Amino acid sequence: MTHRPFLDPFKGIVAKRPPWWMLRQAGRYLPEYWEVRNRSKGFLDLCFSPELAAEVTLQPVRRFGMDAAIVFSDILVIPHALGQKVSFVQGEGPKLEPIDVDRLEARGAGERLAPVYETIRRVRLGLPNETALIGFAGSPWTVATYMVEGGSSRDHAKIRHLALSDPLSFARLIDRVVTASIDYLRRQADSGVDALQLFESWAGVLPEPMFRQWIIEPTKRIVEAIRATHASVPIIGFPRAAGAMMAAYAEETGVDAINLDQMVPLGWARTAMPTKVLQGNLDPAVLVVGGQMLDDEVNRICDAMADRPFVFNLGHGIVPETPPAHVARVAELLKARG
Ligand code: 1CP
Repeated sequence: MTHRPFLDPFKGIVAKRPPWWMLRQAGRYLPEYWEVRNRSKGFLDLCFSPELAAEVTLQPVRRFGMDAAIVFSDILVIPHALGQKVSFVQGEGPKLEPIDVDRLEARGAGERLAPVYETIRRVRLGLPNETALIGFAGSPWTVATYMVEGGSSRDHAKIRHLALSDPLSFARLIDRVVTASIDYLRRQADSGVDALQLFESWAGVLPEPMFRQWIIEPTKRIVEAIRATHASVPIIGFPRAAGAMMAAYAEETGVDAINLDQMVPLGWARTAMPTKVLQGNLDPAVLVVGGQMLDDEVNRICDAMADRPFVFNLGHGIVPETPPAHVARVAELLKARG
């Protein structure tokens, strides 16, 4: 069997230098991404063109040699597969048609995402043997925010109002997303990914009772279902900005690892989540600025995690202004550690 260093922390192995990859490592900060992106009609067309999506997935690994690639797709392919129209308007972000919960087609949603599984098979063939491949989905609450709000939202007022005022129909919506996501994640695992990540980008907007009901419970259902069929595939949860709810999320959902956002103090994370693999924490803004500050931050984070299972990563996605040379500098700093 090939040794994939990315998987070491999940086996309890602490290497001299941590394995690494970066959230949103494929994309708009890379000129070679734009070259491919401009050849496709729109962003979703790119996600559903296996040849192009595979190429874009491989680009950052080729350039920087990360220990893992993440399949190029988006969390909003789930609403698309459920029959809700999704489009991406340049400079404005995603737009979703008004939702009708009764018309969502839960059955066969995973089947409709066949191009993503084809991308996974192609990426696996193009990746170095020692590089892992990560599959992903948005977590149900975060996916539902886009479905109910119709796009990105600053205050998530509509969805919070719906969840509070009509919890029964909101539960039906969450159920449909859970069912489709389980199917989607299982098929990604069958197609060859080594690990799965669940993105809960909007974990930071709910009070405790709602956090338990709409974040912990649905995530736990997904984790249990994946475990039942694919016990050996590690699952990384990313409850971004969950604050004081993060440790409960880690314990109660049963995920193997937690991606830490940049607001989480590392000393706290070590004590509060002693049995979890930890990943992340570098501020994407530091990666933009670079210089001595970047060197110091990379080393500070690695030092704080040097004696426990850890995956080096960002606290949120790479932003388009990031100079690629700064990502190369991170690769160099990590190499210098061992
Ligand atoms: O035209 C373009 O190129 C669009 C930019 C873009 C890209 C490159 C979008 C639109 N999505 C993606 C890819 C993507 N999205 C990946 C692939 C891996 C990679 O780039 O390396 C992944 C893992 C995601 C995940 C994703 N999409 C999240 C969760 C992570 C996070 O950043 O919080 C979310 C919230 C989305 C929704 C989304 N997709 C795109 C946009 C502009 C948005 C809205 C973001 C927001 O509301 O702030």
